[in-house]
Amino acid sequence: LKICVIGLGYIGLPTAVMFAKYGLRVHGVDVNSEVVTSLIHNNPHINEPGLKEIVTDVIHRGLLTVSSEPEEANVFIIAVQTPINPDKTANLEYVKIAAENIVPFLKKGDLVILESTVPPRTVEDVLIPTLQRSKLEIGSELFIAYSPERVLPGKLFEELVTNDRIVGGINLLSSQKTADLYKHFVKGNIHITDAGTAEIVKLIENSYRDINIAFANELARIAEVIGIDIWQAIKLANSHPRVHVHNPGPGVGGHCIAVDPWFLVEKAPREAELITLARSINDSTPQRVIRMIETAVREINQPVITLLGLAFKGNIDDMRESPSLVIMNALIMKGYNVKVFDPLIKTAMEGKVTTLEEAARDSDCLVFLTDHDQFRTIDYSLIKDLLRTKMVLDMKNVTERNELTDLGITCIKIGS
Ligand code: SAJ
Repeated sequence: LKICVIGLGYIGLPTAVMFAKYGLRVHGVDVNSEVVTSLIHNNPHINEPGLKEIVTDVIHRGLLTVSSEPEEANVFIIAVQTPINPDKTANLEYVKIAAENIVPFLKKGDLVILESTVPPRTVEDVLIPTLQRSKLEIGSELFIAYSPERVLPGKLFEELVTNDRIVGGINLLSSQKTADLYKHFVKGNIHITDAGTAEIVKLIENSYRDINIAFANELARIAEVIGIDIWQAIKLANSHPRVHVHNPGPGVGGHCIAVDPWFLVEKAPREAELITLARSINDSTPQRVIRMIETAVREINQPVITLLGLAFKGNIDDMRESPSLVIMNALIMKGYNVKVFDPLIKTAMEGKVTTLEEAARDSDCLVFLTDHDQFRTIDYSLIKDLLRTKMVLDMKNVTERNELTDLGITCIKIGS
């Protein structure tokens, strides 16, 4: 059995190497020649725990080959990006191009699986019409399914194996062939459904999380008005067996939660009221954080503001759509003196320092924007004398207010 994976990004590459690790022959395709070259040189362009080791191993064993052109295979997995257009609709160009590119290689009995996150009905309206150009009978000579990725960056290799998998074929045979394929490494349950249901399931999951985070961000705003600590209140509410409120923060970043809900809105804008409102609450949160920072430093002459955490969430080195960048750029535009520190981000940028000591030195306001584990264990007694103004703003609940107060540091938390 040979698999051809189209798109070697955050999902395609780990999926390709997993199949190869379990002994299948895999050919990975990416239109970006730099991605292909980096893999040939055993230097994956993505940082994910365990990825480099597996890539090295499967390329060395000859199980994974990579190039910018598809090859004949029995299974084609499309895992290309589906970015969002300025009008908040899904850009399906990459899916279309990927499908067009595999058409010349398709033969009787092949299976095509779409993994990219897409609006409902994309398999029916976009994928099938393109694959029909192969002249194969869809459903009996060519099998097609949608099976969304559901893995969390940073825990990808664990979740690829342990998470349940949704498989939505265009008919039962397509579903069964797809389920049999993923059984090579999936230990979670494999749920079989139709393609349209599988497409919407993925969007429900990420919209649920977005709405839940918007609820938490709204609760944080309410708590600030009435003067209670929402972090403690949410923790206690979650002790109820049927309550699971997420956490507030400086905004929702990354490439999924802030994007995917729009794919539902696109299909029924008038009905998707709650989803749209959640998006607007979460998108407005960085602006609120900027106002909190400006209020905190307004009495200080030429304040130095230090932002801690550039990654879009804790313990990863990914800055895609990070609210930290929105906040950083806005403060710079407003003329503030801004320093930034993130122990996991290697990219050089203006004002970026490489140690906590440099971050703290002469700072008037330390602002925590990401919940890296390293930020939870800072010994403030070692850095407090470096601060020009002893003030901390915490958007991620990574500090203990009492501990800071005892050291003479003012601690302002979002949602309290
Ligand atoms: N965030 C909060 N409060 C929370 C949780 C998250 O403000 O309580 C923020 C994070 O700081 C971050 C953003 O939300 O800025 C998104 O982080 P995340 O951990 O919720 O999600 P992603 O984008 O890393 O991964 C999500 C996951 N989806 C769900 O948990 C339902 C993952 O399983 C999906 O595979 C992934 O999207 C995807 O690719 O769709």
